[in-house]
This record gives sequence, structure tokens and C-alpha cells, in this order.
Amino acid sequence: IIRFLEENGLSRLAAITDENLLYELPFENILELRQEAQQRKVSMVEIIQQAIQDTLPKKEGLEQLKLLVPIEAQEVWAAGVTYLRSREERNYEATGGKHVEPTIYDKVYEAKRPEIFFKSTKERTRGTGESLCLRTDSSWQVPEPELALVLDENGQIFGFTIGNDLSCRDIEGENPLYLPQAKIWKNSCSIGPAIRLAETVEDFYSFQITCRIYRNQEKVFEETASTRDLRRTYEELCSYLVKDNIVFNGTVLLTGTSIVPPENYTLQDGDLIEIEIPGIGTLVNPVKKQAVKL
Ligand code: DO4
Ligand code: MG
Repeated sequence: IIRFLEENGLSRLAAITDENLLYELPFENILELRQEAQQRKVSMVEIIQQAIQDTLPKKEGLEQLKLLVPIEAQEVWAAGVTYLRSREERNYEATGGKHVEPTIYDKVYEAKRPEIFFKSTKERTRGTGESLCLRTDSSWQVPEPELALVLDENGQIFGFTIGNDLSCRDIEGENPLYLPQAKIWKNSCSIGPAIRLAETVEDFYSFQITCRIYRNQEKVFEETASTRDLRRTYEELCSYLVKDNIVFNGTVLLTGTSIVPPENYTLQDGDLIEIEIPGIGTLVNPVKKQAVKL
């Protein structure tokens, strides 16, 4: 499911079929589609099939549409240290690999309670093709390519998308209490390009995530990971997010990263980040250095 901007300036939902055909849907956003399915007590796929049965696919391809963020999530949350790789990299940030005693990262990886943190609001979250901002007070910034869950108000998964938890490794490494500054600023998060309906996914843990970074049109980094290596289940993560909380319908939960560029790499103005998950799409974002206010 994608959202795009119509000529009249309104947003419109469209479905991409297995045959790669694009059909407009009579909804502005995915929550309307979900509400219709709930009211009629049928699946979202059935609603889509009924809506498109006597219509023709759109002539324009995806490239010709102005894609919007697939859901204007009021809140984006994120889980951390959910992969062994993340635990090792956080330890490196914090201690340069010199720790002897178990660190907070070792402990949270093993603990019953996962790390869940607030990541973004709809005003800070970008879609595919839109630029992300770099912080001016960090010199070690990296993308964090993550599978993202799209949740209802009870924390039940109804979709999957791609998320980029753009992060400042130096700020978090200096002191973990700086986490909100290492994670949240203007345009420090992107999601998209599409939402894969959970009801169309057979195995929730078989997603392959590939991240590529380009500098001056040249690929400078590529790595692939699998959600099979997650240390926790999605249900576990969602249960802690909803516990005694207010959760909005359409909340997005990033599930953590297992892809980390080499230690000497930091994003710089003009770099292009691509995150691909087959079956969902490719989230593409250039990064821009923010202008320093004098
Ligand atoms: O502990 C800090 C954040 C970790 C994180 O964002 C991740 O593992 O993806
Ligand atoms: Mg992360």
C-alpha cells in the first residue's frame, strides 16, 4: 500500500499487486482502509479486491508519482539492542571495546524488559525521496536500517514498512543519558515507501534488509541482515510499548538494527541512503547538513 499526492493536492491510497500493477483506492490513508475492513468484518485485502475489481490499473508507474510517507504516524517508537550486532557496536561506542564488566548494553540484551524509546513524531518523519537532516553537533552519524511494525491502538501488527533510525553514535557513546539527543531532531527518521499488509505476509521473521550508501554517485557501503536474527519477538516488543500507555492507531515501532557501517564512517552532506526490503520496497533518502544558525 502506498500513499501519493494527487494533482488536487490531496493524498490518495493505492495498492500494488503481486503482478506489480498499481490501483488507486477510494481512501486517503490506510487507517480509513482498515476501518472499512473492520466495519464490514472482512480482511483489508478483500476490501481492496472489491474496490479494484472493475477498474483499470494506473497508467503511471511508481516513479511518476509523488510518494508520501505511507502513514502519518502520530508517534514513532523504536526498540534497541535487539540484535547481537547492535550490542557489540554500542559497546564499541561507549568503551572503544575496552570494557571488562558487563555494560548496560550487555545487560539490556539479556534482560526480560527490552529497550524501547521514543523516536519521532509525524512532523519529524520523512518519506522516500525526502531529505534527512544531519545534526551540526555530531561528527559520527549513521543510518539504522530497521524493519518497522505498523500497529493499531492495542499494539497489534497490521502492517510492515521500512524505517531509518538515523543516529549520532558519538553523542550516545559519550553518555547514554543523551539518547534522546542522539536519536531525535528535525527529520531524523524516515519510513516507507510502502506498507505491506501483515495479512499478506506468511512468515513475519523472513525479511531481508539491505542498506546501501552512495557518495558522489559511488556506492561506499552495502550490507544485508535478516530479521531471523532478532533476539526478541515482535509481540514481546509491542507488549512493552503498550503497557500502561496510550498508543495511537497507526503507531510505528522500529525493531532495531543489525546493520552498522564501518567505525570510521560518518554520513556527510549529499550522501544517499537506500534501504531495501523485498516485498516492501526501497526507502531512499539523501542527507543534508543543517545550516548553522549564527
Ligand atoms: O541503545 C541505543 C539504541 C540502539 C538502537 O537504536 C538499535 O539497536 O537499533
Ligand atoms: Mg535503532
